[in-house]
Amino acid sequence: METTCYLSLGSNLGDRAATIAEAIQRLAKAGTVVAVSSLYETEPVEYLDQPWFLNCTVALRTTMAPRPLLDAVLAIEQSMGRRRIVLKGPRTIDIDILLYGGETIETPVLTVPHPALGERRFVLAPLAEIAPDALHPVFRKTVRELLQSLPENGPEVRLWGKPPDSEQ
Ligand code: PH2
Ligand code: MG
Ligand code: MG
Repeated sequence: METTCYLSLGSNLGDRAATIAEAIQRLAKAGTVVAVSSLYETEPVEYLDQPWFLNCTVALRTTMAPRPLLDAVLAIEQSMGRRRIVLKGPRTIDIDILLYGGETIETPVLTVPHPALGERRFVLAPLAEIAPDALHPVFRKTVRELLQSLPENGPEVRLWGKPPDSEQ
């Protein structure tokens, strides 16, 4: 059975756009990439003393169950040189599972929907581009509604461009 899941990608070290494009190509091994948002340049949140990020979101149709999908995502991060030095600090690539169909998952290694999804403009702005009507299964709100309920004066999120090589 195929499920549509949504992933968020972020990079704030090295050639950010090229890294994200490469990660999207590698994700295609875990399913079919059916949509890719624009890239956004975003002010760091939570851990503030680090470079600005490029962020985007991807829709992936996959037959992989959530846990194997998480393992595949972590393997892509590892293979692309991700080193966990500072929690929430600078990274070449971060790939987070935002939504997995309409499922809610709560295990020691994986929480879906992503716990911070409802608070982060750097996730909701690109997600609203490709899935405005996707439903948050816990809050019972669409991505569009969650984005609209964010405060205006939060951390900055600026449209930056398209990922290199994307067919979108
Ligand atoms: N990721 C974090 C912490 N802070 N800030 C921005 N703008 N973009 C991110 O992807 C990001 C962050 C932890 O994963
Ligand atoms: Mg993250
Ligand atoms: Mg992560």
